[in-house]
Amino acid sequence: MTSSAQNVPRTTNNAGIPIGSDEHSLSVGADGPILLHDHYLIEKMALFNRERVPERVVHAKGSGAYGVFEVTNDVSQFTKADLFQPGKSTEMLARFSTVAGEQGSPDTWRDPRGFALKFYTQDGNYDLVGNNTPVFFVRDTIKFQDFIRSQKRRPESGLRDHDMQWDFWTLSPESAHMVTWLMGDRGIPKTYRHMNGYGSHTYMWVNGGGEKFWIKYHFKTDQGIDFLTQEEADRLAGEDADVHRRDLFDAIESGNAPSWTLYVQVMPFDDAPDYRFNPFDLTKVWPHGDYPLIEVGRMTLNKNPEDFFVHIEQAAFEPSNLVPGIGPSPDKMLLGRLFSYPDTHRYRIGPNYAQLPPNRPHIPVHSYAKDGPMRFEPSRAARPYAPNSYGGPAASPEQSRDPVGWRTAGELVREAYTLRREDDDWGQPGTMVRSVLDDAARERLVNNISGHLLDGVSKPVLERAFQYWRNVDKDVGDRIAKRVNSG
Ligand code: HDE
Repeated sequence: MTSSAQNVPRTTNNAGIPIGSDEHSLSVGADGPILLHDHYLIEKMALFNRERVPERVVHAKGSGAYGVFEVTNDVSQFTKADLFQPGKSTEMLARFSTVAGEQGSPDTWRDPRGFALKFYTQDGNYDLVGNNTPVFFVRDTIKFQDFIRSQKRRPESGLRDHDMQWDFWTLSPESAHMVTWLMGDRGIPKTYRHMNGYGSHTYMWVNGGGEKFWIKYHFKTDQGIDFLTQEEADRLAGEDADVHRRDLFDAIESGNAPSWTLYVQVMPFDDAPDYRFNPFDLTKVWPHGDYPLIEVGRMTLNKNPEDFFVHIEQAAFEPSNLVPGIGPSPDKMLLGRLFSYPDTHRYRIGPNYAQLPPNRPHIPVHSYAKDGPMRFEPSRAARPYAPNSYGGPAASPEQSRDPVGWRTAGELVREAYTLRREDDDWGQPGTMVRSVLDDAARERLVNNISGHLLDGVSKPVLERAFQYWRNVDKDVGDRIAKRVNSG
């Protein structure tokens, strides 16, 4: 319905009733008191007071867009997953984010970047919730909460604190590989378009014949890797806290759709027990010389959300959305995440979050779930229980025998992973510092670490940090100690 004035829609309240004014409350005479029965005034104030949904406890600041994933290479020998079949094109949603910052924090703070993907496949939603780094700070899910608290704010002052960060990191040597990534050029991408994405964990692929493979995902940006120096990032944090959000939105709006090429590393299932590193340890990579990259397809983000809150703030990515042909691995971090994400969505958005536009599958849902707040999809179950003889949905037994598992046995213990012959916390970060970084990148790494340590880190923690970096690489550790001690 349009109002005659300027051919614009006529304002209504949320019941669709035409509204007389958005400027004047109902009052006794023009100068008299406002009235409690001014339903529209009450509605405006009450809804305004209820606009905030709890922000994500981590990855609160982010941006996202819709797009498409197209298969460019036949990998059906490794997986029967619908979205990875030859010739397939699958709609998708991506969200990129920082980790520790709150919703209003600057996009350019030094932080890993979330790389969350939701694929609307013909077998239901497949979510791959990764970061812009192939590894992570810890390798047991029970430490994740403590790690995150060390990166956020002190309870008494509400201030962020480098001493907390380095206290945790230097007491958790398994963090060294990821901290090397974080303190290097990858720690502040130039834009969300100029960073890679990784599944990080090892996942399982299963082909049509039931054969299992271990795999790792690499999304290489087609825009090329690019980064901000600490100085550029500090300046931009003051000039435009949303610079990465703006860049992604404007690029897509102007038709300059960013894309990433997906590769996987494939490890034959039986290689895992004797591999030189623990293939399920999230603080380790698989050297590409051991398992080379195989191209799979291309993801292109070409459609901005029509409403940021509806589609991005309410998007619910969960690593537990695993479709036929794809499974988890014994990675303790991944298995912990399979619980945590649906749990946080039920708390943050509500139990029926899967019915919201960004989370709703693009195929019919035939589940026995019903009722609960804000439910609006009718149940298609004929009768609200299974089994039933009234044509309700029936489970598919062949699905239950899907071999997305592995054989295991052992006493129940609380222990670290068994060490493999080349498993240690310093080897891979040392290789990265010595063989992957060039001189200029190493110098920037030393500068970034020294600058971070000089900002509020106490003496005992500093001493541990110097040893931490000497364990990674003696020369780099000595340079950091010299830089910090000379202030
Ligand atoms: Fe997350 N993580 N995470 N995380 N994570 C969340 O779920 C969690 C980890 C990642 O754009 C939360 O929806 C645990 C690794 C991304 O909406 C929460 C552990 C990786 C996002 C959560 C990890 C990630 C999250 C908070 C240790 C990369 C944003 C809000 C086992 C491989 C997703 C939410 C989005 C968000 C739990 C570690 C990536 C609390 C328990 C490792 C990209 O559920």
